[in-house]
Amino acid sequence: MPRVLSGIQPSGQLTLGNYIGAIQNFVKLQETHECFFMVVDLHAITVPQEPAALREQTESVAALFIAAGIDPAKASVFAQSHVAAHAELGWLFTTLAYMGELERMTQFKDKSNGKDSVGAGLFVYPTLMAADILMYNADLVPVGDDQKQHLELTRDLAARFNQRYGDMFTIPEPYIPKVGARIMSLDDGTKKMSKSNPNPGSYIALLDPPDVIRKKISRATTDSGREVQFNPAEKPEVSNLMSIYSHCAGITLEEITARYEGQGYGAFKKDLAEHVVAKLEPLQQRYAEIRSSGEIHQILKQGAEQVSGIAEKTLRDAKERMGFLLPR
Ligand code: AQP
Repeated sequence: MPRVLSGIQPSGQLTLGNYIGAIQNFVKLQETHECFFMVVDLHAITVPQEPAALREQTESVAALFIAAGIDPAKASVFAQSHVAAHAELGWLFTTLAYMGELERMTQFKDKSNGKDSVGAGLFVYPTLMAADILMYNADLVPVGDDQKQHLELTRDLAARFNQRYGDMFTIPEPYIPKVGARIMSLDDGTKKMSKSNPNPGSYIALLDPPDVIRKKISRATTDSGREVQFNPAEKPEVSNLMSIYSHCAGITLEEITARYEGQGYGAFKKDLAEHVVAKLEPLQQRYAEIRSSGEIHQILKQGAEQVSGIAEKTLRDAKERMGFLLPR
């Protein structure tokens, strides 16, 4: 079976953007692919994290994977820091990358913009991501649109390694959804929805209670018009709300436009909130059950055990090819 790998940072509460852009595809792909889904805690610390919050969020992200429908009997679910080879292979790829290519990464530019001091980890974030993916020779990487550039760098680093040291790594392909690859912030249609945004009103968290979801959607920015029309260039906020609607209600953008013709934004937003609430309700219930059962620790332990043999072998092979003297 072809392999799939993806990860999500425990850097805040997962949002509807993470779900639509990434997790829903994880659930589909586990039926047809050998899947590896990670909580990428080593990536999360590229920006400061409060230790207790990091622990809680790591457990929460893993539980949300399961609540969303990832089945640990079909996919390996694990924490990145539980498989030590990730950090080591990450270092090997850091030495293969050039400053210029890392400086061009838009995520680095966005996250370092306006900051006096920027952590070196944020700069080398993409080389650790390359290691994560190449470790398991993933064929496909389901991600949102924002991660496309990092994936291109991963492909370049794999090709560079293969050219210098002999063919070893599969060149992975991105798997990006056609609708919802970039869910935008509720308060600014030009910025993507992000779990680390300091304004909680900018995102819908998967665990937001129904009334919070209703309030956030009713306050979401729109424009001075009245037409519920999909036009991301001229109506970015309304178009974004339509994408969310389409995903949660399972109807097309054209059907949404027809349904709200001549009604303005009020009715549209009200219905949208109910569709989001209904979509998240079963996930939230399942999440509560998983958290109270405490089973997540066992799932993560089992996941790490399943993958560590592959990871150690990849690391050993890469080191051997690069000329490291391996312990005998
Ligand atoms: N707004 C989004 N729309 C669609 N997909 C999205 N993803 C993130 N935001 C959106 C996808 O979710 C996956 C997990 O991402 P991540 O946690 O590794 O980091 P990120 O891409 O930087 O996501 P966030 O939510 O913006 O996290 P913070 O705020 O911590 O940086 C990825 O597949 C991503 O494409």
